[in-house]
Amino acid sequence: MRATAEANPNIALIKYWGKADAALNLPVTGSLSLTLDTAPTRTTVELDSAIADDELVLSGVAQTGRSLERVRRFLDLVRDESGSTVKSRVDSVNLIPTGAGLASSASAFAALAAAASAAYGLDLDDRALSRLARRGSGSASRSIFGGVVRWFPGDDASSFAEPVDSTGLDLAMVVAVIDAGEKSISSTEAMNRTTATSPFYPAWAESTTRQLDEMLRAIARADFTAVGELTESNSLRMHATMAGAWPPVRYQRAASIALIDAAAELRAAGVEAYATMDAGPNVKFLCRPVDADRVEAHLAATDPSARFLSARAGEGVRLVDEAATA
Ligand code: 2P0
Repeated sequence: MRATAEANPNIALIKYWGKADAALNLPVTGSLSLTLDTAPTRTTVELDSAIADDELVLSGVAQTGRSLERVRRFLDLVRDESGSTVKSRVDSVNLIPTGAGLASSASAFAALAAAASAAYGLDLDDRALSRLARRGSGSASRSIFGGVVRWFPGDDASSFAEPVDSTGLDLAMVVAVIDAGEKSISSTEAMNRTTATSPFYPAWAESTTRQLDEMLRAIARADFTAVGELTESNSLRMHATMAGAWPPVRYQRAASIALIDAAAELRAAGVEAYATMDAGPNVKFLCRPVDADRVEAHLAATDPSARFLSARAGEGVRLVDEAATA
């Protein structure tokens, strides 16, 4: 009747940008990500037959409106499957607040999927958990697993994530935080606008499918350079596709572009760092762990007002034994 789970954020190396089915959160293309070892979300779900509606507390603040509505709809899916009609109290915190905008919907809905399914007595394997998390937020399907993760397009039954063997690749991610505030336009709205209005969208979908295949081959041969080049290229193509939407969607700021240039400078100096951006102005750099300090130093010199966070590959979602951690 009560369960707690933790999940980490993930950063896509091959991006998810566009839905084939908005109700089921089915993506147009496959995507691939790295689960980080920082900024976990911890979520407790507790059934309470005495409450008339679900309640949501985020970082100690009771929620109303859209975030509560989104969680209610998600809990309805879990109730449908479990046959229960009992409402719940959901309490969620970011265990290591990074102020990096890394407390993403990915970690949030991965943790909620694991905690809610356990609290309602569903016995889901990781694949079923990934499909459930997908319904809350597409990228959450990937945070069920640790390390490098691939999310398949398809139908409701076949669109889930699974881990990818990345033996021989040691990956680090340096996050440059330009602005930790709210994003100007939600990723859901931005991707729907892009698919509906950008003439570049069909080319994006075709190119991403191809780059995902290339990425899987690069990972299989532990080719760090190819992984990095595909990562930076796929991100630039996603943002170019958004720029073609109307009204245009643009997350890149002048400071973001300067940091992307700094990655090219690092490479010219023999340090491999590759930039990637999501639905916000912050820039993430894929590099080798041994180079992370040097990457951060050069980025800090480029943008003295940015803050930095260094991460490695992290683990997938896990249930937390509250008695043991109390
Ligand atoms: C990704 N992003 O692959 C892409 C790249 C942002 C840019 O997944 O509508 O919060 O909840 O399924 O998962 C952000 O989108 O969107 C995202 P919904 P989500 O990581």
